Amino acid sequence: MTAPCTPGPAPAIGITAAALAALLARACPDHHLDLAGAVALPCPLPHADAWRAFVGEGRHGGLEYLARDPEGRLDPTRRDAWAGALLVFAQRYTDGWPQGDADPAAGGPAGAADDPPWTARVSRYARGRDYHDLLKGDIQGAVAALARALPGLHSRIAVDTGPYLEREYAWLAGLGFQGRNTCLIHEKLGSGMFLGVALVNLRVEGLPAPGVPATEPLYAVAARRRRAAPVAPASRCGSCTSCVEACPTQAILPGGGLDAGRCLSMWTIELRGEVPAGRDAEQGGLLFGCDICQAVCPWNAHAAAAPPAGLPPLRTGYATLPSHAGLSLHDLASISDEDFAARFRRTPLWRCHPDGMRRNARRVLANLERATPAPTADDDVAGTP
Ligand code: B12
Ligand code: SF4
Ligand code: SF4
Repeated sequence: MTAPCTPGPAPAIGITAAALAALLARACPDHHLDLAGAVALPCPLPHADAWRAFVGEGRHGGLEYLARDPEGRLDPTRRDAWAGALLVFAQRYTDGWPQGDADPAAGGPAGAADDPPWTARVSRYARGRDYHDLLKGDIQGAVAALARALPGLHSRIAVDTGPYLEREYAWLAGLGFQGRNTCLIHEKLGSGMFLGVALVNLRVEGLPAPGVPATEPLYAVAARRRRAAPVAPASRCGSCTSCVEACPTQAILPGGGLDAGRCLSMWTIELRGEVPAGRDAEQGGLLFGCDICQAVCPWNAHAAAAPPAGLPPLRTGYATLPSHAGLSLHDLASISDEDFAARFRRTPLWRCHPDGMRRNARRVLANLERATPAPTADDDVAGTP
């Protein structure tokens, strides 16, 4: 079933879901895109109330851009009446998290200030180049390839910054399910993937009815399941609550959803100023971002232990940048604005601003110091020749 596309400056182009899938299968591998699907617009969002509650209850943690036009975010055709479909793309940046992954424990206050190196204290998504640049460029490339086959194709592309509920659309387009940690999880690839979208003036025949999630995306480097499922589940967490229990700040609400104002990712990346009084220790050893609720997820352990056969390599650009080496946490705690700009422009670390980086590094150092046991009298005796 398809949705009507309001006539506008970009006349609708009709295409079947099968023909679109064939075009995506040609375009995506050339542009390092691992998953792609489509949602017909306009589309009632099944979890619209979850979004309204998030903003209404002030759980957006001071990110005012999120609250600016809550209803507009639920219907992209209010701004772009020509849009007949929303394409959703995913790009892997890590193949899961190995069980007992040490790097969030980088989050745990253990070890000396430079062990593990400071880059291990940075979320996996943020150790290389900026995904906004890489993924947006890749989606532009794929959409340009579609446009060569579909003259008159009009698009608006966004990664992160557009007013789109990317995870809800990713679920509707069949890319995965949303876990309790609120991340979009693909059963075989885990959640270590970025999302991006392209509004297009396509009228796609043969997509699920508006608001009904697809069971598989139109294009995928790996199928979600061995056998086709009759309906796409809203969640596949079952009785697991590992992420809820592991979250150091209780940011994942037991009833579902996240309080972004309590999330360490917010505190270390978006927050300008100081964390709530008396809560410095909760940051542990995390310098930038937080992966804890993904690192404990069994779907990510599985993705790391048994990646699907024939998976293309991770896109170059997301590996830790060699230029990050050679700095210590102490260097970061006093890094100058100029040095910060020279090193971190066009990387995700740019987002926390130099003040945020100095603040984060100082707090990690303080937490590590607090966690290092003071020498005891016995230590002194043992150390005496
Ligand atoms: C604001 C924001 C944040 C905030 C708030 C996060 C949050 N959970 O809301 C902060 C700064 C805390 C944050 C942190 C992180 N973020 Co962020 N963030 C965003 C952003 C810009 C908007 C998210 C948003 O609208 N939140 C509001 C809530 C209500 O929306 P939502 O969680 O997407 O839920 C919607 C649906 O999924 C649905 N829903 C709600 N409940 C349920 C239940 C079920 C069963 C289902 C099916 C659906 C459903 O309802 C909602 C409305 O439709 C998106 C990009 C985008 N434009 O979407 C990236 C995005 C979500 N972030 C991303 C990443 C990578 C992260 C971090 C992992 C980074 C890190 N390592 O530190 C953490 C993860 C923290 C976490 N557990 O969520 C990726 C997630 C990729 C993925 N695989 O899911 C995104 C998509 C960016 C991108 N383009 O790739 N982020
Ligand atoms: S990213 Fe960290 S702080 Fe935020 S919800 Fe997940 S575990 Fe909690
Ligand atoms: S850790 Fe468990 S509850 Fe949390 S997202 Fe993963 S499967 Fe779901």
